[in-house]
Amino acid sequence: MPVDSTASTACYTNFSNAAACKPQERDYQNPIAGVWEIEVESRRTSPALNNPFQLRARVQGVQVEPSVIELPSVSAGEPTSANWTLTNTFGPVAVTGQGGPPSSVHAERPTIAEGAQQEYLVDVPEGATLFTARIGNTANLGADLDLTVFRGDVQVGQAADGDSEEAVTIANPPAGMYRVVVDGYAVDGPGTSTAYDYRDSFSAPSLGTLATPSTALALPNGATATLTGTVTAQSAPGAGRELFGELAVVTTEGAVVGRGAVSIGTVN
Ligand SMILES: [Ca+2]
Ligand SMILES: [Ca+2]
Repeated sequence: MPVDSTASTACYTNFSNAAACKPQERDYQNPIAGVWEIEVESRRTSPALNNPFQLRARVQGVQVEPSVIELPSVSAGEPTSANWTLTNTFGPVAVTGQGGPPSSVHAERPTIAEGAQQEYLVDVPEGATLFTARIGNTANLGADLDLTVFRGDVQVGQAADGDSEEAVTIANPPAGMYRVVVDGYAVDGPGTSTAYDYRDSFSAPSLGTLATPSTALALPNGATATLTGTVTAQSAPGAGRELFGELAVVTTEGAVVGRGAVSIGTVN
């Protein structure tokens, strides 16, 4: 099964948009174990008669510990350091940490009856970079729940196919009150219900930052290093919400080879 498009319009040097797909380099996160076959194709419109090339494939991965750093209590505006231990379990890499604004998260595991609707209100602030609502992991594996997101009265997103794993993601969402509606479309007949995981989140620079040094750490196979990030929360999240910072460990070529997180309890 190809993991990329094999269309004759996609991803060729001197032809397609390299910003949309890099013809000379690709990376695949969390690759399925097994034998991968790499096919290099010279497009018929190649401007060069001869196209010598070299092919290099690398298997990379960095273990990040702890996976979640718990900060039970921080002071608003005050930086707190967060240390991760990186262990390179695969081929040599040079990596940096990539942080960004934290997310304000509300998560719970409610129960919904067939035919019922449950609503969640999320007040998304000015300048938010991402809004996500997600449901799934139903106790009844055959249940079909659906997800619809409104801003005011306007529907701005929906995920409603035949299962219960549904997510809506909105980049740069305009500020406003968002209403997430979970629809118990089908469980196991009238009168039945199921528990499910619910999670909504938004990221915004006004919540704070997770900053990381820009100097790359060189990690040969088996090497360990400490990555020290700085977490600054600017304000307490609303009631029922918590702040969550996400760290990506990125190679100098741009591939994500590990992930970590910071969970912030209270902001004083
Ligand atoms: Ca569904
Ligand atoms: Ca689905």
